[in-house]
Amino acid sequence: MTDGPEFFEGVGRIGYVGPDSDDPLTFRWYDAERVVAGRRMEDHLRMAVCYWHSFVWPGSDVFGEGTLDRPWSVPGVDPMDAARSKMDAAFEFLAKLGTPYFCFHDRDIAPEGATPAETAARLDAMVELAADHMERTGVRLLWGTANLFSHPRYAAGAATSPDPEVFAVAAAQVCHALEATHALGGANYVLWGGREGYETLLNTDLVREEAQLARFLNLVVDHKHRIGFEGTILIEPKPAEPAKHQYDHDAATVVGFLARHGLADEVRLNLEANHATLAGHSFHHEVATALAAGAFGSIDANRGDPQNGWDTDQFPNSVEECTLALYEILAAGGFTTGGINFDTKLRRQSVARDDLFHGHIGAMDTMARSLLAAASLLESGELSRFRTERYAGWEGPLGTAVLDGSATLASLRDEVTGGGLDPAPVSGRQELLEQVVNRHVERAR
Ligand code: XUL
Ligand code: CO
Repeated sequence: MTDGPEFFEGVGRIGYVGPDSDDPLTFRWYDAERVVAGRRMEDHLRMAVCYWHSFVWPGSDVFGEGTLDRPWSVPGVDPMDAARSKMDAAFEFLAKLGTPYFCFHDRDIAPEGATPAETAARLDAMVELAADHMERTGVRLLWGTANLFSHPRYAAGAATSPDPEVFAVAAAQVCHALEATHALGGANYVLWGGREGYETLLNTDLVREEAQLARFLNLVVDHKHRIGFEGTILIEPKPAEPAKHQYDHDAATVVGFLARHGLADEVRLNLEANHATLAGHSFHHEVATALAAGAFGSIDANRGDPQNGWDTDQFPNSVEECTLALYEILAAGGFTTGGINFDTKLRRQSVARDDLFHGHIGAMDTMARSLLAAASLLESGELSRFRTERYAGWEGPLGTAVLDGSATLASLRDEVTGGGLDPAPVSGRQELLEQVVNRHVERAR
């Protein structure tokens, strides 16, 4: 800890006790050192705390002001003093919780100044301070990003603004945020485009906006190489909110966009569970789709509320859901530069300081338990054997002829009318497979 007073007084370092622990300020499943499927749990999950919801968002909503305890952001405090106190609290939390990583937006750690030069100097000062905290605590940076959505200048978009001057300001901001991420040894850099979309098509030129977005991303990729940043550039899809329609709608849409603009080898995806459900998909679907396209990068773990149609960013607590996502990730070899960022926030009524620990401990235990279940499912080979057998016909002469192009529509017609084929219905066994998953979820220890 730093020398100043503790913000999270009365909470010490959170330790692993085990599944029988009744103490809510202990881990029941997350045991950083435990080796699962050949890797330490900490190295598999690469979990991160997000700065914005945990230390910046005041607990306001569209109907009411902030409810959360943010003593650094009271009126009259110098904004840089506030940024330093906030950072002390953030690193105290990270060190006590024991997550290996954090994630931030430029504006989360450093307030915008009166001029671009003052804004840049403030960010540089806070990056230096963050480097000291990271050195002291051993916490690393999973990813950095730029806030291209809060300032009124971005109301009509950043890269997709009708005004090229706004594009230039956004480019300058990302240039600096990428360099800050690089300076802090970040493993990835994320772009989430909440304002890259439209409110009405009546005033929107879709052709131009797509071209602008592609140009912007190419500039980011160029700069990454210019400065020698070795992390991964990630796009985070979301279908809507705050814009009525966002161009990075879902994994499949972004994969198509990257392919159209020659960016498929350079950019991967950061998939958020609540964004998947907003797009009408399961999180499992989004992860599997990105993996199938070779575009998977990282995840923002959270959950929505099934009765709400917006992004509630709650802490994940379904072992079954997270098991399915982690199963796909493990089957593909696990995370490389990516990891699990908790893009999660407290409810407005959760105003006690230790509530942030309860949210994160529950989320980390959910992920740890899901990892055990996913590893057990993978090791058993039950799902993969079933999938392989289900498609076995495609390895035979007919399937091979179709796939290698030797069969034509007419040759297939001749074969069918010749009477040699008589496909019989085969059970898809969904209920059986659901019970296979449940068995591993129940038994994994
Ligand atoms: C918004 C969201 C962002 C990104 C980073 O829904 O998920 O916080 O993760 O800009
Ligand atoms: Co997110």
